[in-house]
Amino acid sequence: MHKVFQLARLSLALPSRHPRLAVAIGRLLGLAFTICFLTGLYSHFIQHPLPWMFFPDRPVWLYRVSQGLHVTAGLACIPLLLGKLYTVFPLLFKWPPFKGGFVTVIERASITLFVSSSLVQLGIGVLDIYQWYIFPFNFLQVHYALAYIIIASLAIHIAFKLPIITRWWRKKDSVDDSGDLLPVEEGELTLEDSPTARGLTGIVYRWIDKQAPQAPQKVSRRTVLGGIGAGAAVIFLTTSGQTIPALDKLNILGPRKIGVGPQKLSVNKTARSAGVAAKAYDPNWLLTLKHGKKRMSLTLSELEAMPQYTVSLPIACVEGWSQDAVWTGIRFSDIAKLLGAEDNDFMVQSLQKGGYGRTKLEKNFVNNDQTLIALKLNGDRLSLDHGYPARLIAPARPGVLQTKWLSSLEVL
Ligand SMILES: Nc1nc2c(c(=O)[nH]1)N[C@H]1C(S)=C(S)[C@@H](COP(=O)(O)O)O[C@H]1N2
Ligand SMILES: [Mo]
Repeated sequence: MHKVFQLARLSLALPSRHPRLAVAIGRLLGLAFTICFLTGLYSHFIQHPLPWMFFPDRPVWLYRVSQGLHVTAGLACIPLLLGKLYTVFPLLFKWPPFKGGFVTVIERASITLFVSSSLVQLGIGVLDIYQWYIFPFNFLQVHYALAYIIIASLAIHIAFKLPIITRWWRKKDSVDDSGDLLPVEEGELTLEDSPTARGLTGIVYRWIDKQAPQAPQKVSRRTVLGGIGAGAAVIFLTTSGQTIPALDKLNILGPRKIGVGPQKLSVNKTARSAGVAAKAYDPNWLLTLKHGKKRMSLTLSELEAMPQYTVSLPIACVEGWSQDAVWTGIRFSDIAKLLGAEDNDFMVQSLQKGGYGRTKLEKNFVNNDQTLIALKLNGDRLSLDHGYPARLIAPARPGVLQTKWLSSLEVL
């Protein structure tokens, strides 16, 4: 037990808890949260576009990279946020809490909101990539709403801390000639040590000191920064193989492995769980084409008799995994030509009702030569779970919009 208190005392020792370290971690955290916010908005609006929005259909890897960044940066936020909390946590218990009046109330409210919503955001984000929905609310709605709360409270927090941030932003302003950190100036930021600490922090400090009364050892700033960096690196290396093929061998924590699944490709929704297995295997399956009152339908053999094209395009899931695959089928634009609707958007409907059974395909995607009604995957007929008899595959789109088990295409 004595050892535990010694360790606690060691980790409470001061010099690592310096505004320079808070700023150094804060910069990385700010960058990571900004990446998450922007890529998150992109992912949200490509799925729920506002009327005036346009989404590019190239480069093919656009969504793959954007969502890979979203999940990777989000995971890196975990050690960064914990490290930042370690650095500043005595401040969280400053006593009296609202000394400084109304402004302090706002400041502390914003930081409380930021810390609590970030912890929830990162927590449910991790649960989502493992598809472990143990929380009693809708992931997408809450994740989306929290994003705005986090960014707004972060902006308020940064505004309050601007003097400290600018003071300690540059290394040359932060150290003396021998490279040691300059002391914190009076009134600038109080990161107290045990003899002077007041309030809850002081009580905790002194209580621990009583249990383990030896002189506190110091944890250096480098050790803390190194620990956080190592944590982020380990998380990156052991998860990002699910989207970066070169790191596949190190992928021990990512929920998906490259090349594992039917036809060497992961499956998110199976035909059975979508309730479409029987309909998809029906020998009388038809792809219905609708243009106003006009109706046409094509059998699988008729689709197979049309000119076939082969493209290499990734499935890039919102959950962060992505994998390249080779798809063969007919060009979507050939269907549009057949219907005389090359300048239109399409509604793509699956045999699956509800869920991700429907997607709107904007005309730039319709006319992209790589957008296919795929019939084959990696050289063989699509397996049931990959969308047999026909699925949509288009460049630069999230996996959720690559609709499987097609039943109709409608001109809008
Ligand atoms: N009809 C339908 N299509 C769907 C889905 C679905 O739930 N229903 N899931 C999508 C999701 S989230 C992904 S990531 C891709 C995965 O494609 P794959 O299972 O062939 O790898 O399919 C998409 N197509
Ligand atoms: Mo997905």
